[in-house]
Amino acid sequence: MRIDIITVLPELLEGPFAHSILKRAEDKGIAEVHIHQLRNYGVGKHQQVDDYQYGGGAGMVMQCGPLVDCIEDLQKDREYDAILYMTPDGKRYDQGDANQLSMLGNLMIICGHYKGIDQRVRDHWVTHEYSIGDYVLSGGELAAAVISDSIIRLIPGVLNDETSALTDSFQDDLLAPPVYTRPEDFRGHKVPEVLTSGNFKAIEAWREEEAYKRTKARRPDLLED
Ligand code: 6GU
Repeated sequence: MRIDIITVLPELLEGPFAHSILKRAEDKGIAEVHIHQLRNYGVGKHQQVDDYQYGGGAGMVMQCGPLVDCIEDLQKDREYDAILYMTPDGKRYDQGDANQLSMLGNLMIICGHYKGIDQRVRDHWVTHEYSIGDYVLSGGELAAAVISDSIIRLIPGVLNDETSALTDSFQDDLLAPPVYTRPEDFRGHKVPEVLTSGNFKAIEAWREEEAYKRTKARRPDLLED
């Protein structure tokens, strides 16, 4: 898997990819993430990438020229299976999207800023538009880091214990059950007895029940279908 991210703020993305699971995936050669400074494709002395919007109104819009030059530069070297645009008006991103994207080879992600990008880039170059929730971020960078993490951790070989991605919240439309580790008694708060019983059937039944109870209490919408 290769992910190319186009941004005017590469600094914002360097941290997340330099650490944790993403770093391990890169070290193992399973995934690579390349960050591209859009300003290198900017216009004029100030390498401008945005301009006023037609029709008036506050806020700048990212121009077609620099974005398409950058996209086409990348496309010279390989074919992309998807070109993602991160935007609050995109489809609400979920685990199903992560599962599907994790099976692709080359992904490009465009991070928007200001009022967003010119609609013509969305109409003719972008293939998927995602939002990571109903709130507004200053730019698409943090959203791009979020979805890259969710995708890369699903690629076989990235996680040490491969079954752990299968038991995540949402993989079966249920939230994950509570988990505990040592000590068995912390300041009088005890671990549920069944977990230390050694009865694996009972443990499995308890986890299913707790996952269901938690989902019903916190996310009843997940149980609807
Ligand atoms: Cl993808 N971008 C921005 N700017 N804000 C968001 C978002 C994306 N998803 C939720 N809020």
